[in-house]
Amino acid sequence: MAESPRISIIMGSQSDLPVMSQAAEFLDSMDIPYELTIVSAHRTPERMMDFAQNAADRGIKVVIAGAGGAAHLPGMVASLTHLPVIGVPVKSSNSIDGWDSVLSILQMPSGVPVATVALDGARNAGILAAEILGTSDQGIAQQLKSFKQSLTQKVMDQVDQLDRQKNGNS
Ligand code: RP5
Repeated sequence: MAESPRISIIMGSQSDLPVMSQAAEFLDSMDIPYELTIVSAHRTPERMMDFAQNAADRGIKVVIAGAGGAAHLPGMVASLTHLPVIGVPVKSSNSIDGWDSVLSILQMPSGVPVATVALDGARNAGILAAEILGTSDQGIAQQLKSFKQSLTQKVMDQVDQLDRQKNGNS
């Protein structure tokens, strides 16, 4: 039987999917079960309330919420649940330049935090969600250590490559 999802990836519109699927891809690479769906703060407000009020009871531990333009979804979900909410500002068709989405998600009032990643930074949202689970799951923590080592190794390989080119050209 498939494991029940521990992370929920939600987005305001299907048009956010190309960005938000980057969070899903990272979680796939770690074998972390997640759910992925569309919940619009403005177009399906009742669905949003139902989602946010029941997510914890369904076993969700972290919510990743992406939206563009007047991006109210992450903040409104954060106002309705005690779960950590990671907000992904999306540069969408109704964004002026992306700052509108960033500031809508970032500038939350005191008491209702949304951990906001960079514009279109859904992959980092996936990593951060995994890191939150990793604080109480040794298997995930171990995978994240390997992932971080792979980042270091990639840069060190590039350093070696550049060194070789430099020495070859001198
Ligand atoms: C936001 O409006 C959505 O999150 C999306 O980023 C943006 C545009 O939505 P569509 O008009 O493409 O459905 O609510």
